[in-house]
Amino acid sequence: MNAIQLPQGAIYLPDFVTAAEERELVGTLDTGEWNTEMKRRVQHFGWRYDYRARAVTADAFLGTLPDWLSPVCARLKTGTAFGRHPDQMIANEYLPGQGISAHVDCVPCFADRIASLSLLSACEMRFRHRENGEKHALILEPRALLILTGAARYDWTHEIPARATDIVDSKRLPRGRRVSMTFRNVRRGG
Ligand SMILES: O=C(O)CCC(=O)C(=O)O
Repeated sequence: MNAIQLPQGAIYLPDFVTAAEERELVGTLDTGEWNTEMKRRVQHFGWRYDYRARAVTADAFLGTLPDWLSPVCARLKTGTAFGRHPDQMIANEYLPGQGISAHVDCVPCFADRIASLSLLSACEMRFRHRENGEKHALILEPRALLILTGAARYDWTHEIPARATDIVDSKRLPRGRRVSMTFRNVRRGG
């Protein structure tokens, strides 16, 4: 098999959480209130991100991240290139057929490192260089962490195609319900 090619500054860490932790994280999210205003359901923690304005305003503070996120936050800080305690997290739920369009995470809103934890089901993430159009694709496996820094954070868009199956090792892999938790730090005064 060919080595996976990733944009410079993208770091992929399989098995960042255990299956038991995965169940617990999703179970806790499911006791919370999923917001249904968009095509996919979301929950915001720490700070509310305004998708329409592409902004995190000063009045969007929701409180510090809840205690149940502490073990994951501690691991992000000491065990990964994320290297700090996040203060914002958005949980996204993708049912088969749902995705997220190509984007770069809001630059004035969020600091230079983004970490996304994949839970429950795999899906393909696509990257496209904003200047030269170069492309890469990566299967995000359940329980894996993807960190975007440097060029991967700023010079490449990332996207999850809205479809119900992915091709993995030449085989069709049906998607199930996928939940992701994306950790960030809000830029103060941004
Ligand atoms: O679901 C994911 O893994 C990525 C989420 C994402 O790109 C975002 O919330 O901006």
